[in-house]
Amino acid sequence: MKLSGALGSPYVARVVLYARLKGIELAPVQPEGGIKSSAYLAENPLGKMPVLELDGTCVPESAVICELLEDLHPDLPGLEGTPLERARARTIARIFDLYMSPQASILFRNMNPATRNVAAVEAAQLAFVASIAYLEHYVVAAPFAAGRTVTVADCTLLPAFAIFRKTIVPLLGTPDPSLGCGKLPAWWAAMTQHAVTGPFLQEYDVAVDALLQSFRNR
Ligand SMILES: N[C@@H](CCC(=O)N[C@@H](CS)C(=O)NCC(=O)O)C(=O)O
Repeated sequence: MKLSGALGSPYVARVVLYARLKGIELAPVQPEGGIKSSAYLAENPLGKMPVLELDGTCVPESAVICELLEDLHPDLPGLEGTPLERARARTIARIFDLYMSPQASILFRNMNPATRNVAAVEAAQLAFVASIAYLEHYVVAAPFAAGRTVTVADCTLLPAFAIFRKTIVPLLGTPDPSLGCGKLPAWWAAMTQHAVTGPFLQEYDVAVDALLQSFRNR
């Protein structure tokens, strides 16, 4: 099993953290030639990271890879929960993917003031705030996103919020979903104290700094 990508990507990090909760260490490797090389695109025409290669098949999309890991290792502990908790976890991850992530992508692309599309940023900020409200509705923070156990919801939100705190929040004034007095900030606090997600967050912060530095050096 080989995971391609850089840990600094929140999508790669989602998979690495999910695997770690199940006791599997997946160290991502940068694809030779990058994710736009013809060799990589031949296996993954989406041209994005992560991709998981298993028995000669390349599986894209971080949410799908997490489901594959679950199918492969339902016996490994770390992600149990009631069916309704698991449905809530999938809902939270899907809200992130469908409503928050697209807005964050627009904001990431407009961090440079010299090339910024102000109208696009304003529209994305509004939609981003709406997506925070959607998450705030579904997250239970009891203490984890979907209930009593860490799930794919936590693995999805943790790296994403961590990278927001280092990019669009300071550079664009985007509201920080981990701050304030709602359920999301309470959930964030629980994440920083958990035996697996707390140390992972520190590791991830270092990986994000390295990724951002590599962008600056381009
Ligand atoms: N929906 C995808 C998103 C993956 C994604 O956008 N990855 C970024 C890195 S953070 C990427 O590879 N971007 C390159 C590009 O879009 O050209 C997933 O969940 O795996």
